[in-house]
Amino acid sequence: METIKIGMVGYKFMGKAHSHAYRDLPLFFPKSIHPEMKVICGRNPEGVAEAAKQCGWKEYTTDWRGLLERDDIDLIDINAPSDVHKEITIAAVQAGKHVFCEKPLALTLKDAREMLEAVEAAGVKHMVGFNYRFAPAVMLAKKLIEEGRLGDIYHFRAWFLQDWLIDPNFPLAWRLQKDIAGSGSHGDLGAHLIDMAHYLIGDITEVIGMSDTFIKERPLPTNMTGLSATVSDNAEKGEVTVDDATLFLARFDNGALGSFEATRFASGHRCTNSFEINGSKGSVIFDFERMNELQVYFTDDRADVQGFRRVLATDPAHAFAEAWWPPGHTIGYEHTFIHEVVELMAAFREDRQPVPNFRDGVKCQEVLEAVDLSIEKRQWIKISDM
Ligand code: SOE
Repeated sequence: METIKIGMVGYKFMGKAHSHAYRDLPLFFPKSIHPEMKVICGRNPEGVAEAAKQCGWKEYTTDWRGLLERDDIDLIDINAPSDVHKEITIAAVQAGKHVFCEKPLALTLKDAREMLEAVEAAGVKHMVGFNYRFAPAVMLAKKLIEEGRLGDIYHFRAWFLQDWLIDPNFPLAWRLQKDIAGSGSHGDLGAHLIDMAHYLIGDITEVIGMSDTFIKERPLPTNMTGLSATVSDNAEKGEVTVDDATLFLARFDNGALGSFEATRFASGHRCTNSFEINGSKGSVIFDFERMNELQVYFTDDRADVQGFRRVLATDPAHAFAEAWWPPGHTIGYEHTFIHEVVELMAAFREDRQPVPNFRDGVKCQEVLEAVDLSIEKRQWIKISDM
């Protein structure tokens, strides 16, 4: 049986999501190349040992450099925080490994470009973890656009709303520290929206943004795991060095206008990752919290029944759906990662680059950084100037 032998770095939130994807893939996509879960790596020996057992990895290690030296590993899957993506990627490709890296690709555009240069020079396969592209309802939106069913696209309106930072006593987790995370809502949530825009609509040509950090200082954490962190009474405070919310406007190459909003301060919204697209012949609306559905509107529907219809993207006609359950039996967040890995394995079988890859990661980073620059300069920034 053909297999790709995986070494994974990072074992928390994304490490678990990717591990689960590798585990489930052979059961539902038996014809795919199988990922072999060889070694998982993390900083904390007890933590990584527990993760290895729980997730089904054959071995674990705390030494990522040692992991790269092994000749029984084909691909390095990087789920560690963003500040180590570049170092691990460059060392991995120098050791001849393929790389699958979580988003955002890097802390800066310069670093992302260096990573792209390194993977291309090494001639290895590279993928970036924009998982939301792989929701069948999103893929249906893409199909309708490509078939011209929505006509000329006028508007792309996207918002990713969370509320886990509303409590001012939520500690200064790594995602709130610029030197580790690169940015806040912008790189964490906005990056997904930008990738979605690139996937569905096409290139962005210019942007202008605004952002704020509502809570400037937070208690220092005593312990951090994944998204959660604990804090002791009377803990000292440290400065929040990333944005709490970033909004921006954009123009697309095809003439469409875009608006983007990413925030962790939208009370009541846990993970509202949504977009609406309006074209000359119709519209679609997607909301990740109802990820199996796409709202679809066509202007040429009979006048007396015009309106948005709810399409459940679980029929054999929909992407990936046949591999899962009978129609109407919905899928969830974790399935987006399984689909991502289906694409990764297909790229090995077909000897091509997976999509999205580091080129998409760099494109996303160009927009992220252009928005930051526009905020600093208080003016429109062209992506071609980045
Ligand atoms: C946390 O804000 C987070 O988990 C992001 O890091 C993910 O990329 C996004 O999918 C959901 O929210």
